[in-house]
Amino acid sequence: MTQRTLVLLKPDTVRRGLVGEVIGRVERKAGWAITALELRTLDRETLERHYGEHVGKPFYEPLVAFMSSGPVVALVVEGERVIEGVRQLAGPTDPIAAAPGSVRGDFGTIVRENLIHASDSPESAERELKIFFPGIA
Ligand code: RTP
Ligand code: MG
Repeated sequence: MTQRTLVLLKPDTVRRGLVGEVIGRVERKAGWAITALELRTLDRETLERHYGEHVGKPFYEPLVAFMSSGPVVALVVEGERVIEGVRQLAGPTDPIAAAPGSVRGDFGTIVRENLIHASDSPESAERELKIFFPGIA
């Protein structure tokens, strides 16, 4: 089942020089392909659309401040079961709970600064791809 997903390498990944490390893990998965890639700094409006489900939660404002604190790398990844696959590669939200071997488990400690976003369902992927890459969605 070929799918498309939206991946964001968060500002901590860019600041720490881990972009190549994380993209390398995606590239090495059999049959997956990066079909779009852009470095960009996100504004509040874009983040409100992207993280709409979290507006009003206690962590929302710190999340927006973090996510707009520097550039992110936005990618479209296509391939076999890629939506579930990148979520697995990322690991759970809390990096301390994430297993070593996952991106968050290998490189993170703080829940907010957890390195990577990946769409969590086909519906989320469709919605998020339209926000970040309207030309291809
Ligand atoms: P994401 O949407 O970024 O891929 O992460 P996720 O699905 O694993 O987690 P989600 O629940 O959607 O939360 C979105 C992002 O908000 C930050 N967060 N901080 N309690 C907290 O301080 C808290 N909870 C969540 C994280 O950056 C999380 O990835
Ligand atoms: Mg999420």
